Amino acid sequence: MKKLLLGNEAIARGAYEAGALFATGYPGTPSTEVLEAIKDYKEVNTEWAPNEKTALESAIGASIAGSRVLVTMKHVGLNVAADALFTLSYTGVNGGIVILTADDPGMHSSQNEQDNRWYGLFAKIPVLEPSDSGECLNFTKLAFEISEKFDTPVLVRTTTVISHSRSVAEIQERKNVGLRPLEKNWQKYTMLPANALLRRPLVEKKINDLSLYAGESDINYAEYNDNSMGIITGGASFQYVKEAFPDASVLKLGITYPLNKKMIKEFAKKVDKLAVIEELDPFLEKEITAFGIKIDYGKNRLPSIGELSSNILRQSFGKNPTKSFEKSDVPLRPPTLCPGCSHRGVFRILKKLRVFVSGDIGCYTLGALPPLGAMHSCICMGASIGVAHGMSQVRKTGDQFKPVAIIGDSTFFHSGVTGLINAVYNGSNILVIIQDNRVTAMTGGQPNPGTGVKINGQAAPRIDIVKLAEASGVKNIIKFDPYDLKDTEEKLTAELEKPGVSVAISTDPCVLKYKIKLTPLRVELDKCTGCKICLSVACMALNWHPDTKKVTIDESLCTGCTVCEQMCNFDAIGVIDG
Ligand SMILES: Cc1ncc(C[n+]2csc(CCOP(=O)(O)OP(=O)(O)O)c2C)c(N)n1
Repeated sequence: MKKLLLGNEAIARGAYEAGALFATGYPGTPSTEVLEAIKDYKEVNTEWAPNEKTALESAIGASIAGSRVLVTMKHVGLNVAADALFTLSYTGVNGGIVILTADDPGMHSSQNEQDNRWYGLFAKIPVLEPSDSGECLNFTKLAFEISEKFDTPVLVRTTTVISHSRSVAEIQERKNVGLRPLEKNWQKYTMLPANALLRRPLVEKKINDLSLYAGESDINYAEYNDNSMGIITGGASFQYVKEAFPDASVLKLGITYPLNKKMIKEFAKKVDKLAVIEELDPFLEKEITAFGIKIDYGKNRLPSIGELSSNILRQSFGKNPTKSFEKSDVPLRPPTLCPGCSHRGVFRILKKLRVFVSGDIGCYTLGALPPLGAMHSCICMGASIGVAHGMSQVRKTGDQFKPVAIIGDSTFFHSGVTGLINAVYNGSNILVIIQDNRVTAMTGGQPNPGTGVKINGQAAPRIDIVKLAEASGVKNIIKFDPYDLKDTEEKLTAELEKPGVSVAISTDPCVLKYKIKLTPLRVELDKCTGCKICLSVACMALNWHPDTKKVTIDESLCTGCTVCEQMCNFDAIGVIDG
Protein backbone atom coordinates (compact mmCIF):
# COMPACT_ATOMS: atom_id res chain seq x y z
CA MET A 1 0.00 0.00 0.00
CA LYS A 2 1.24 3.48 -0.84
CA LYS A 3 1.14 6.24 1.76
CA LEU A 4 2.15 9.89 1.85
CA LEU A 5 4.68 10.15 4.67
CA LEU A 6 7.04 12.67 6.17
CA GLY A 7 10.64 11.49 5.71
CA ASN A 8 10.87 11.08 9.47
CA GLU A 9 7.62 9.08 9.64
CA ALA A 10 8.97 6.84 6.88
CA ILE A 11 12.14 6.14 8.86
CA ALA A 12 9.98 5.19 11.84
CA ARG A 13 7.90 2.93 9.59
CA GLY A 14 11.06 1.37 8.15
CA ALA A 15 12.35 0.48 11.61
CA TYR A 16 8.94 -0.89 12.55
CA GLU A 17 8.73 -3.03 9.41
CA ALA A 18 12.29 -4.26 9.98
CA GLY A 19 11.16 -5.69 13.31
CA ALA A 20 12.91 -3.28 15.68
CA LEU A 21 11.87 -3.91 19.27
CA PHE A 22 13.49 -0.81 20.74
CA ALA A 23 13.88 2.81 19.70
CA THR A 24 15.57 5.59 21.60
CA GLY A 25 17.02 9.04 21.00
CA TYR A 26 17.11 12.64 22.13
CA PRO A 27 15.00 15.34 20.47
CA GLY A 28 16.60 17.74 18.02
CA THR A 29 15.39 19.36 14.82
CA PRO A 30 15.11 17.89 12.22
CA SER A 31 15.11 14.39 13.76
CA THR A 32 12.43 14.65 16.47
CA GLU A 33 9.38 13.29 14.61
CA VAL A 34 10.97 9.88 14.11
CA LEU A 35 10.59 8.78 17.72
CA GLU A 36 7.28 10.61 18.00
CA ALA A 37 6.02 8.48 15.12
CA ILE A 38 7.53 5.16 16.15
CA LYS A 39 6.09 5.35 19.67
CA ASP A 40 2.65 4.69 18.12
CA TYR A 41 3.77 1.21 17.02
CA LYS A 42 3.08 -0.73 20.19
CA GLU A 43 5.54 -3.48 19.26
CA VAL A 44 8.44 -1.01 19.55
CA ASN A 45 9.50 -0.06 23.07
CA THR A 46 10.25 3.64 22.57
CA GLU A 47 11.87 6.10 24.94
CA TRP A 48 13.46 9.53 25.11
CA ALA A 49 16.90 9.36 26.68
CA PRO A 50 18.35 12.33 28.58
CA ASN A 51 21.03 12.71 25.90
CA GLU A 52 22.31 11.12 22.72
CA LYS A 53 25.20 9.23 24.31
CA THR A 54 22.87 7.55 26.78
CA ALA A 55 20.54 6.74 23.89
CA LEU A 56 23.29 5.09 21.87
CA GLU A 57 24.57 3.18 24.90
CA SER A 58 21.06 1.84 25.55
CA ALA A 59 20.86 0.87 21.90
CA ILE A 60 24.11 -1.07 22.22
CA GLY A 61 22.66 -2.93 25.19
CA ALA A 62 19.47 -3.75 23.31
CA SER A 63 21.54 -4.98 20.38
CA ILE A 64 23.75 -7.20 22.54
CA ALA A 65 20.51 -8.54 24.04
CA GLY A 66 19.46 -9.50 20.52
CA SER A 67 17.09 -6.73 19.36
CA ARG A 68 17.10 -4.58 16.26
CA VAL A 69 17.21 -0.99 17.47
CA LEU A 70 16.81 2.50 16.04
CA VAL A 71 18.59 5.50 17.59
CA THR A 72 17.74 9.05 16.50
CA MET A 73 19.40 12.42 16.91
CA LYS A 74 20.23 15.64 15.14
CA HIS A 75 23.69 16.19 13.69
CA VAL A 76 25.21 17.76 16.83
CA GLY A 77 23.73 14.92 18.85
CA LEU A 78 26.13 12.56 17.15
CA ASN A 79 29.02 14.59 18.59
CA VAL A 80 27.63 13.77 22.04
CA ALA A 81 27.23 10.08 21.15
CA ALA A 82 30.55 9.88 19.32
CA ASP A 83 32.52 8.33 22.17
CA ALA A 84 30.28 5.26 22.13
CA LEU A 85 30.06 5.27 18.34
CA PHE A 86 33.77 5.02 17.64
CA THR A 87 34.10 1.88 19.77
CA LEU A 88 30.80 0.41 18.60
CA SER A 89 32.42 0.32 15.20
CA TYR A 90 34.92 -2.16 16.70
CA THR A 91 32.51 -4.32 18.68
CA GLY A 92 29.89 -4.49 15.96
CA VAL A 93 26.37 -5.61 16.79
CA ASN A 94 24.20 -8.56 17.61
CA GLY A 95 20.76 -7.20 16.68
CA GLY A 96 21.12 -4.55 13.97
CA ILE A 97 21.74 -0.94 15.07
CA VAL A 98 20.60 1.90 12.81
CA ILE A 99 21.51 5.43 13.84
CA LEU A 100 19.60 8.29 12.29
CA THR A 101 21.62 11.47 12.05
CA ALA A 102 19.47 14.34 10.74
CA ASP A 103 21.68 17.17 9.54
CA ASP A 104 20.56 20.77 9.21
CA PRO A 105 22.25 22.52 6.26
CA GLY A 106 21.37 26.19 6.40
CA MET A 107 21.04 26.02 10.20
CA HIS A 108 17.25 26.43 10.26
CA SER A 109 17.31 25.37 13.90
CA SER A 110 20.89 24.61 14.90
CA GLN A 111 23.94 26.23 16.38
CA ASN A 112 26.24 25.02 13.62
CA GLU A 113 26.27 23.36 10.23
CA GLN A 114 28.04 20.06 10.04
CA ASP A 115 28.23 17.33 7.49
CA ASN A 116 27.86 14.05 9.35
CA ARG A 117 28.91 11.91 6.39
CA TRP A 118 32.39 12.42 7.81
CA TYR A 119 31.37 10.26 10.77
CA GLY A 120 31.14 7.35 8.34
CA LEU A 121 34.73 7.83 7.23
CA PHE A 122 35.96 8.76 10.71
CA ALA A 123 34.26 5.97 12.69
CA LYS A 124 34.52 3.51 9.77
CA ILE A 125 30.85 2.71 9.42
CA PRO A 126 28.54 2.78 6.39
CA VAL A 127 26.36 5.80 5.55
CA LEU A 128 23.04 5.57 3.69
CA GLU A 129 21.43 8.74 2.33
CA PRO A 130 17.79 8.64 1.21
CA SER A 131 16.43 11.20 -1.26
CA ASP A 132 12.70 10.96 -0.47
CA SER A 133 10.28 9.31 1.96
CA GLY A 134 10.08 6.09 -0.03
CA GLU A 135 13.83 5.73 0.28
CA CYS A 136 13.72 6.77 3.95
CA LEU A 137 11.55 3.73 4.58
CA ASN A 138 13.40 1.29 2.32
CA PHE A 139 16.90 2.42 3.27
CA THR A 140 16.10 2.11 6.98
CA LYS A 141 14.96 -1.47 6.45
CA LEU A 142 18.02 -2.20 4.34
CA ALA A 143 20.25 -0.56 6.95
CA PHE A 144 19.18 -3.22 9.47
CA GLU A 145 20.10 -5.97 7.00
CA ILE A 146 23.48 -4.36 6.33
CA SER A 147 24.08 -3.86 10.05
CA GLU A 148 23.62 -7.55 10.80
CA LYS A 149 25.31 -8.83 7.63
CA PHE A 150 28.48 -6.76 8.14
CA ASP A 151 28.38 -6.66 11.95
CA THR A 152 28.37 -2.87 12.09
CA PRO A 153 26.17 0.04 13.15
CA VAL A 154 24.78 1.87 10.12
CA LEU A 155 24.26 5.62 9.82
CA VAL A 156 21.18 6.78 7.97
CA ARG A 157 21.82 10.42 7.21
CA THR A 158 19.02 12.80 6.28
CA THR A 159 18.95 16.55 5.94
CA THR A 160 16.13 18.93 6.91
CA VAL A 161 14.31 18.82 3.56
CA ILE A 162 14.35 15.02 3.46
CA SER A 163 13.21 14.63 7.07
CA HIS A 164 10.51 17.28 6.76
CA SER A 165 9.07 16.70 3.26
CA ARG A 166 6.19 14.42 2.46
CA SER A 167 6.32 11.97 -0.42
CA VAL A 168 5.02 8.54 -1.28
CA ALA A 169 6.31 5.44 0.48
CA GLU A 170 5.34 1.81 -0.01
CA ILE A 171 4.06 0.36 3.26
CA GLN A 172 4.54 -3.32 3.99
CA GLU A 173 3.90 -5.76 6.81
CA ARG A 174 6.21 -5.88 9.81
CA LYS A 175 8.79 -8.64 9.77
CA ASN A 176 8.75 -10.02 13.29
CA VAL A 177 12.40 -10.97 13.54
CA GLY A 178 12.22 -11.23 17.32
CA LEU A 179 15.32 -11.48 19.47
CA ARG A 180 18.58 -13.05 18.41
CA PRO A 181 20.25 -15.24 21.08
CA LEU A 182 22.00 -13.16 23.75
CA GLU A 183 25.74 -13.17 23.13
CA LYS A 184 28.17 -13.31 26.04
CA ASN A 185 31.19 -12.81 23.84
CA TRP A 186 33.64 -10.83 25.93
CA GLN A 187 36.29 -10.60 23.23
CA LYS A 188 33.78 -8.95 20.91
CA TYR A 189 32.13 -6.59 23.38
CA THR A 190 34.79 -5.80 25.99
CA MET A 191 37.15 -3.34 24.39
CA LEU A 192 40.28 -3.79 26.45
CA PRO A 193 43.34 -2.98 24.37
CA ALA A 194 44.08 -6.69 23.82
CA ASN A 195 40.58 -7.28 22.44
CA ALA A 196 40.46 -3.99 20.53
CA LEU A 197 43.71 -4.98 18.80
CA LEU A 198 41.98 -8.14 17.61
CA ARG A 199 38.93 -6.24 16.39
CA ARG A 200 40.89 -3.47 14.67
CA PRO A 201 41.75 -5.41 11.45
CA LEU A 202 38.12 -6.58 11.28
CA VAL A 203 37.03 -2.93 11.08
CA GLU A 204 39.19 -2.44 7.97
CA LYS A 205 37.97 -5.68 6.45
CA LYS A 206 34.38 -4.67 7.07
CA ILE A 207 34.86 -1.36 5.24
CA ASN A 208 36.53 -3.16 2.31
CA ASP A 209 33.66 -5.66 2.18
CA LEU A 210 31.14 -2.83 2.34
CA SER A 211 32.90 -1.07 -0.51
CA LEU A 212 32.46 -4.22 -2.65
CA TYR A 213 28.84 -4.40 -1.53
CA ALA A 214 28.37 -0.74 -2.58
CA GLY A 215 29.43 -1.77 -6.10
CA GLU A 216 26.62 -4.32 -6.30
CA SER A 217 23.86 -2.66 -4.30
CA ASP A 218 20.86 -1.49 -6.29
CA ILE A 219 20.60 1.66 -4.17
CA ASN A 220 23.70 2.87 -6.05
CA TYR A 221 22.69 3.10 -9.71
CA ALA A 222 23.59 4.94 -12.92
CA GLU A 223 21.04 6.51 -15.27
CA TYR A 224 22.61 7.23 -18.66
CA ASN A 225 21.11 10.06 -20.73
CA ASP A 226 23.08 12.90 -22.30
CA ASN A 227 26.68 11.85 -21.66
CA SER A 228 28.20 15.28 -22.19
CA MET A 229 27.93 15.68 -18.40
CA GLY A 230 27.70 12.94 -15.79
CA ILE A 231 26.72 13.87 -12.25
CA ILE A 232 27.52 11.91 -9.12
CA THR A 233 25.11 12.81 -6.33
CA GLY A 234 22.94 11.52 -3.47
CA GLY A 235 20.53 12.60 -0.73
CA ALA A 236 18.66 15.88 -1.22
CA SER A 237 21.10 16.97 -3.92
CA PHE A 238 19.72 14.21 -6.19
CA GLN A 239 16.34 15.98 -6.23
CA TYR A 240 17.92 19.31 -7.17
CA VAL A 241 19.99 17.62 -9.90
CA LYS A 242 16.85 16.02 -11.42
CA GLU A 243 15.17 19.44 -11.55
CA ALA A 244 18.13 21.45 -12.80
CA PHE A 245 19.64 18.91 -15.22
CA PRO A 246 16.83 16.55 -16.29
CA ASP A 247 18.84 15.31 -19.30
CA ALA A 248 22.18 14.65 -17.64
CA SER A 249 23.53 11.19 -16.87
CA VAL A 250 23.44 10.58 -13.14
CA LEU A 251 25.16 8.19 -10.76
CA LYS A 252 22.83 8.19 -7.76
CA LEU A 253 24.52 7.00 -4.59
CA GLY A 254 22.31 5.64 -1.82
CA ILE A 255 25.44 4.46 0.01
CA THR A 256 27.68 7.51 0.31
CA TYR A 257 30.29 5.75 2.44
CA PRO A 258 32.18 3.65 1.60
CA LEU A 259 32.32 4.21 -2.15
CA ASN A 260 33.05 1.61 -4.79
CA LYS A 261 35.97 2.77 -6.92
CA LYS A 262 35.20 0.50 -9.89
CA MET A 263 31.62 1.72 -10.17
CA ILE A 264 32.67 5.35 -10.10
CA LYS A 265 35.49 4.80 -12.61
CA GLU A 266 33.10 3.11 -15.02
CA PHE A 267 30.63 5.99 -14.78
CA ALA A 268 33.39 8.58 -15.19
CA LYS A 269 34.66 6.82 -18.32
CA LYS A 270 31.27 6.99 -20.02
CA VAL A 271 30.75 10.74 -19.64
CA ASP A 272 32.65 13.68 -21.17
CA LYS A 273 32.66 15.88 -18.09
CA LEU A 274 32.29 14.63 -14.54
CA ALA A 275 30.44 16.66 -11.88
CA VAL A 276 30.00 15.88 -8.19
CA ILE A 277 26.99 17.68 -6.76
CA GLU A 278 26.65 17.52 -3.00
CA GLU A 279 25.44 19.81 -0.22
CA LEU A 280 27.90 21.13 2.39
CA ASP A 281 31.40 19.63 2.34
CA PRO A 282 33.24 18.12 -0.65
CA PHE A 283 32.89 14.69 0.96
CA LEU A 284 32.30 12.58 -2.15
CA GLU A 285 34.62 14.86 -4.09
CA LYS A 286 37.57 14.18 -1.81
CA GLU A 287 36.96 10.43 -1.78
CA ILE A 288 36.60 10.27 -5.56
CA THR A 289 39.67 12.48 -6.11
CA ALA A 290 41.60 10.15 -3.80
CA PHE A 291 40.69 7.31 -6.18
CA GLY A 292 42.63 9.25 -8.85
CA ILE A 293 39.46 10.14 -10.79
CA LYS A 294 39.38 13.64 -12.28
CA ILE A 295 36.38 15.75 -11.35
CA ASP A 296 35.57 18.66 -13.67
CA TYR A 297 32.88 20.35 -11.61
CA GLY A 298 32.43 20.21 -7.87
CA LYS A 299 33.09 22.73 -5.16
CA ASN A 300 34.94 24.82 -7.78
CA ARG A 301 31.38 25.72 -8.88
CA LEU A 302 29.12 25.07 -5.95
CA PRO A 303 28.87 26.59 -2.46
CA SER A 304 29.88 24.48 0.51
CA ILE A 305 27.75 26.57 2.88
CA GLY A 306 24.00 26.17 3.32
CA GLU A 307 21.36 24.26 1.41
CA LEU A 308 21.51 23.79 -2.33
CA SER A 309 18.47 24.31 -4.56
CA SER A 310 17.81 23.60 -8.22
CA ASN A 311 18.26 27.31 -8.94
CA ILE A 312 21.63 27.41 -7.18
CA LEU A 313 22.68 24.51 -9.40
CA ARG A 314 21.33 26.16 -12.55
CA GLN A 315 23.06 29.44 -11.78
CA SER A 316 26.33 27.74 -10.83
CA PHE A 317 26.38 26.19 -14.29
CA GLY A 318 25.48 29.41 -16.14
CA LYS A 319 21.78 28.63 -16.66
CA ASN A 320 18.95 31.03 -15.91
CA PRO A 321 17.04 30.38 -12.69
CA THR A 322 13.50 29.12 -13.09
CA LYS A 323 10.64 30.94 -11.41
CA SER A 324 10.18 29.05 -8.20
CA PHE A 325 9.26 29.58 -4.61
CA GLU A 326 12.35 30.94 -2.93
CA LYS A 327 13.01 31.76 0.70
CA SER A 328 13.02 35.49 -0.04
CA ASP A 329 9.29 35.35 -0.92
CA VAL A 330 8.48 34.55 2.71
CA PRO A 331 8.03 37.51 5.08
CA LEU A 332 10.77 37.59 7.68
CA ARG A 333 9.60 36.88 11.21
CA PRO A 334 12.32 37.16 13.83
CA PRO A 335 12.19 34.41 16.46
CA THR A 336 10.85 35.48 19.83
CA LEU A 337 9.68 33.99 23.12
CA CYS A 338 5.97 33.12 23.22
CA PRO A 339 3.64 35.60 24.93
CA GLY A 340 3.55 34.65 28.60
CA CYS A 341 6.78 32.59 28.39
CA SER A 342 8.24 31.92 31.82
CA HIS A 343 11.74 32.75 30.50
CA ARG A 344 10.97 36.40 29.74
CA GLY A 345 11.05 38.04 33.17
CA VAL A 346 14.40 36.60 34.21
CA PHE A 347 16.17 38.12 31.21
CA ARG A 348 14.70 41.51 31.99
CA ILE A 349 16.21 41.26 35.47
CA LEU A 350 19.56 39.88 34.28
CA LYS A 351 19.89 42.80 31.90
CA LYS A 352 19.14 45.20 34.73
CA LEU A 353 21.73 43.51 36.96
CA ARG A 354 24.40 43.95 34.22
CA VAL A 355 25.90 40.52 34.87
CA PHE A 356 27.71 38.32 32.35
CA VAL A 357 25.27 35.63 31.27
CA SER A 358 26.68 32.38 29.96
CA GLY A 359 23.82 30.89 28.00
CA ASP A 360 22.74 27.50 26.83
CA ILE A 361 20.51 25.97 24.18
CA GLY A 362 16.74 26.05 24.46
CA CYS A 363 13.91 28.56 24.02
CA TYR A 364 15.70 30.77 26.53
CA THR A 365 18.56 31.32 24.05
CA LEU A 366 16.20 33.91 22.58
CA GLY A 367 17.06 36.01 25.65
CA ALA A 368 20.22 36.94 23.71
CA LEU A 369 18.23 38.90 21.13
CA PRO A 370 17.37 42.57 21.51
CA PRO A 371 15.55 44.09 23.24
CA LEU A 372 16.05 41.46 25.99
CA GLY A 373 19.76 41.26 25.11
CA ALA A 374 20.85 39.43 28.25
CA MET A 375 22.96 36.48 27.10
CA HIS A 376 26.59 36.83 26.21
CA SER A 377 27.69 33.37 25.12
CA CYS A 378 26.08 30.14 23.96
CA ILE A 379 28.17 27.25 22.65
CA CYS A 380 26.47 23.88 22.84
CA MET A 381 24.05 21.97 25.07
CA GLY A 382 25.22 21.97 28.67
CA ALA A 383 28.05 24.46 28.11
CA SER A 384 26.62 27.35 30.14
CA ILE A 385 27.84 26.08 33.52
CA GLY A 386 31.31 25.05 32.33
CA VAL A 387 31.82 28.37 30.56
CA ALA A 388 30.70 30.38 33.60
CA HIS A 389 32.96 28.26 35.82
CA GLY A 390 35.99 28.87 33.59
CA MET A 391 35.34 32.62 33.76
CA SER A 392 35.08 32.52 37.53
CA GLN A 393 38.39 30.67 37.78
CA VAL A 394 40.34 33.47 36.14
CA ARG A 395 38.39 36.52 37.34
CA LYS A 396 38.19 36.00 41.08
CA THR A 397 35.68 37.31 43.60
CA GLY A 398 37.82 40.29 44.42
CA ASP A 399 36.74 41.73 41.06
CA GLN A 400 33.10 41.56 42.17
CA PHE A 401 32.66 39.27 39.22
CA LYS A 402 30.19 36.43 39.49
CA PRO A 403 29.14 35.03 36.14
CA VAL A 404 25.64 33.68 35.67
CA ALA A 405 24.90 30.45 33.82
CA ILE A 406 21.37 30.00 32.54
CA ILE A 407 20.14 26.58 31.45
CA GLY A 408 16.83 24.79 30.83
CA ASP A 409 15.68 21.63 32.60
CA SER A 410 16.13 19.33 29.60
CA THR A 411 19.58 20.75 28.92
CA PHE A 412 20.50 20.44 32.60
CA PHE A 413 19.65 16.72 32.54
CA HIS A 414 21.33 16.35 29.12
CA SER A 415 24.77 17.58 30.10
CA GLY A 416 24.49 20.51 32.52
CA VAL A 417 24.65 18.42 35.69
CA THR A 418 28.27 17.38 35.06
CA GLY A 419 29.17 21.06 34.68
CA LEU A 420 27.53 21.74 38.05
CA ILE A 421 29.44 18.92 39.72
CA ASN A 422 32.66 20.29 38.23
CA ALA A 423 31.87 23.79 39.48
CA VAL A 424 31.27 22.61 43.05
CA TYR A 425 34.27 20.29 43.02
CA ASN A 426 36.63 22.99 41.80
CA GLY A 427 35.39 25.76 44.07
CA SER A 428 33.61 27.95 41.55
CA ASN A 429 31.95 31.29 42.13
CA ILE A 430 28.90 31.24 39.87
CA LEU A 431 25.15 31.59 39.91
CA VAL A 432 23.39 28.84 37.97
CA ILE A 433 19.81 29.63 36.95
CA ILE A 434 17.81 26.57 35.95
CA GLN A 435 14.74 27.53 33.93
CA ASP A 436 12.61 24.54 34.85
CA ASN A 437 9.57 24.78 32.58
CA ARG A 438 9.07 21.00 32.93
CA VAL A 439 9.44 20.26 29.24
CA THR A 440 11.84 20.26 26.32
CA ALA A 441 10.06 23.19 24.75
CA MET A 442 12.43 24.23 21.98
CA THR A 443 11.97 21.03 20.02
CA GLY A 444 8.20 20.90 20.38
CA GLY A 445 7.44 19.97 23.96
CA GLN A 446 8.91 16.52 24.53
CA PRO A 447 8.95 15.17 28.08
CA ASN A 448 12.28 14.84 29.89
CA PRO A 449 13.39 13.23 33.18
CA GLY A 450 11.93 16.19 35.10
CA THR A 451 8.51 16.11 33.45
CA GLY A 452 7.01 13.10 35.18
CA VAL A 453 5.83 11.34 32.01
CA LYS A 454 7.39 9.13 29.36
CA ILE A 455 7.17 9.49 25.58
CA ASN A 456 3.99 7.38 25.50
CA GLY A 457 2.26 9.50 28.14
CA GLN A 458 2.72 6.95 30.94
CA ALA A 459 3.71 8.30 34.36
CA ALA A 460 7.43 8.30 35.17
CA PRO A 461 9.44 9.21 38.26
CA ARG A 462 10.20 12.92 38.27
CA ILE A 463 13.86 13.63 38.88
CA ASP A 464 14.09 16.34 41.52
CA ILE A 465 16.46 19.13 40.47
CA VAL A 466 16.77 20.49 44.02
CA LYS A 467 17.88 17.11 45.35
CA LEU A 468 20.23 16.66 42.41
CA ALA A 469 21.84 20.03 43.13
CA GLU A 470 22.05 19.20 46.85
CA ALA A 471 23.66 15.86 46.10
CA SER A 472 26.12 17.65 43.83
CA GLY A 473 27.25 19.64 46.85
CA VAL A 474 25.52 22.97 46.18
CA LYS A 475 24.87 24.79 49.45
CA ASN A 476 22.80 27.72 48.20
CA ILE A 477 19.67 26.57 46.40
CA ILE A 478 16.63 28.80 45.96
CA LYS A 479 13.46 28.80 43.91
CA PHE A 480 11.94 31.89 42.35
CA ASP A 481 8.83 32.89 40.45
CA PRO A 482 9.99 34.46 37.18
CA TYR A 483 6.63 36.25 36.75
CA ASP A 484 7.30 38.23 39.90
CA LEU A 485 9.99 40.66 38.76
CA LYS A 486 10.61 42.16 42.20
CA ASP A 487 10.97 38.76 43.86
CA THR A 488 13.22 37.55 41.03
CA GLU A 489 15.46 40.61 41.28
CA GLU A 490 15.78 40.41 45.06
CA LYS A 491 16.51 36.70 45.11
CA LEU A 492 19.02 36.75 42.27
CA THR A 493 20.77 39.80 43.74
CA ALA A 494 21.09 38.05 47.09
CA GLU A 495 22.63 34.97 45.44
CA LEU A 496 25.04 37.12 43.42
CA GLU A 497 26.35 38.55 46.68
CA LYS A 498 27.11 35.13 48.20
CA PRO A 499 30.47 33.51 47.42
CA GLY A 500 30.52 30.03 45.86
CA VAL A 501 28.05 28.16 43.72
CA SER A 502 24.39 29.12 43.93
CA VAL A 503 21.54 27.44 42.11
CA ALA A 504 18.32 29.38 41.46
CA ILE A 505 15.45 27.39 40.00
CA SER A 506 12.67 29.10 38.10
CA THR A 507 9.53 27.16 38.83
CA ASP A 508 6.92 28.11 36.24
CA PRO A 509 5.90 25.68 33.50
CA CYS A 510 5.87 26.29 29.75
CA VAL A 511 2.72 28.27 28.84
CA LEU A 512 2.45 26.62 25.45
CA LYS A 513 2.82 23.03 26.59
CA TYR A 514 0.63 23.38 29.65
CA LYS A 515 -1.83 25.72 27.88
CA ILE A 516 -1.75 28.39 30.56
CA LYS A 517 -4.01 31.35 29.93
CA LEU A 518 -5.15 33.71 32.65
CA THR A 519 -7.28 36.81 32.08
CA PRO A 520 -5.70 38.86 29.28
CA LEU A 521 -4.52 42.35 30.15
CA ARG A 522 -5.46 45.62 28.50
CA VAL A 523 -3.87 49.06 28.19
CA GLU A 524 -5.75 52.01 29.59
CA LEU A 525 -5.03 54.37 26.76
CA ASP A 526 -5.56 57.53 28.83
CA LYS A 527 -2.77 56.44 31.14
CA CYS A 528 -0.35 55.16 28.46
CA THR A 529 2.34 57.81 27.90
CA GLY A 530 3.94 55.96 24.99
CA CYS A 531 7.20 55.54 26.94
CA LYS A 532 7.62 52.05 25.40
CA ILE A 533 9.22 50.53 28.50
CA CYS A 534 6.74 47.65 28.32
CA LEU A 535 8.04 46.86 24.82
CA SER A 536 11.48 46.15 26.27
CA VAL A 537 10.25 42.68 27.31
CA ALA A 538 9.69 41.72 23.66
CA CYS A 539 6.19 40.27 23.92
CA MET A 540 4.30 39.61 20.68
CA ALA A 541 0.99 40.45 22.37
CA LEU A 542 2.06 44.11 22.67
CA ASN A 543 1.58 46.35 19.65
CA TRP A 544 2.94 49.84 19.12
CA HIS A 545 0.80 52.28 17.15
CA PRO A 546 2.92 54.98 15.52
CA ASP A 547 -0.17 57.12 14.78
CA THR A 548 -1.50 57.30 18.38
CA LYS A 549 1.94 56.69 19.93
CA LYS A 550 0.39 54.21 22.36
CA VAL A 551 0.62 50.50 23.06
CA THR A 552 -2.26 48.05 22.82
CA ILE A 553 -2.47 44.41 23.82
CA ASP A 554 -3.71 41.65 21.54
CA GLU A 555 -6.05 39.75 23.87
CA SER A 556 -5.94 36.62 21.76
CA LEU A 557 -2.19 36.35 22.43
CA CYS A 558 -1.95 37.74 25.98
CA THR A 559 -1.79 35.05 28.68
CA GLY A 560 -2.13 37.55 31.54
CA CYS A 561 1.40 36.85 32.81
CA THR A 562 1.68 40.49 34.10
CA VAL A 563 5.36 41.01 33.23
CA CYS A 564 4.50 44.06 31.09
CA GLU A 565 2.13 45.30 33.82
CA GLN A 566 5.01 45.23 36.30
CA MET A 567 7.20 47.15 33.86
CA CYS A 568 4.68 50.01 33.46
CA ASN A 569 5.41 53.04 35.63
CA PHE A 570 2.01 54.64 34.96
CA ASP A 571 -0.39 51.86 36.00
CA ALA A 572 -1.65 51.80 32.45
CA ILE A 573 -1.70 47.98 32.10
CA GLY A 574 -3.90 45.54 33.97
CA VAL A 575 -7.12 43.59 33.94
CA ILE A 576 -9.57 46.28 32.94
CA ASP A 577 -13.31 45.66 33.14
CA GLY A 578 -15.63 46.26 30.23
C1 LIG B 1 23.50 17.97 21.29
C2 LIG B 1 22.17 18.58 20.98
N1 LIG B 1 21.07 17.80 21.05
C3 LIG B 1 19.85 18.32 20.77
C4 LIG B 1 19.73 19.64 20.42
C5 LIG B 1 18.37 20.22 20.12
N2 LIG B 1 17.89 21.03 21.23
C6 LIG B 1 18.08 22.35 21.28
S1 LIG B 1 17.60 23.01 22.71
C7 LIG B 1 17.07 21.56 23.30
C8 LIG B 1 16.48 21.40 24.67
C9 LIG B 1 15.73 22.54 25.16
O1 LIG B 1 15.07 22.20 26.33
P1 LIG B 1 15.28 22.98 27.67
O2 LIG B 1 16.71 23.07 28.02
O3 LIG B 1 14.41 22.36 28.69
O4 LIG B 1 14.79 24.45 27.33
P2 LIG B 1 13.37 24.98 26.79
O5 LIG B 1 13.43 24.94 25.30
O6 LIG B 1 12.31 24.11 27.38
O7 LIG B 1 13.28 26.37 27.26
C10 LIG B 1 17.28 20.57 22.37
C11 LIG B 1 16.90 19.20 22.58
C12 LIG B 1 20.92 20.41 20.36
N3 LIG B 1 20.90 21.69 20.00
N4 LIG B 1 22.11 19.86 20.65
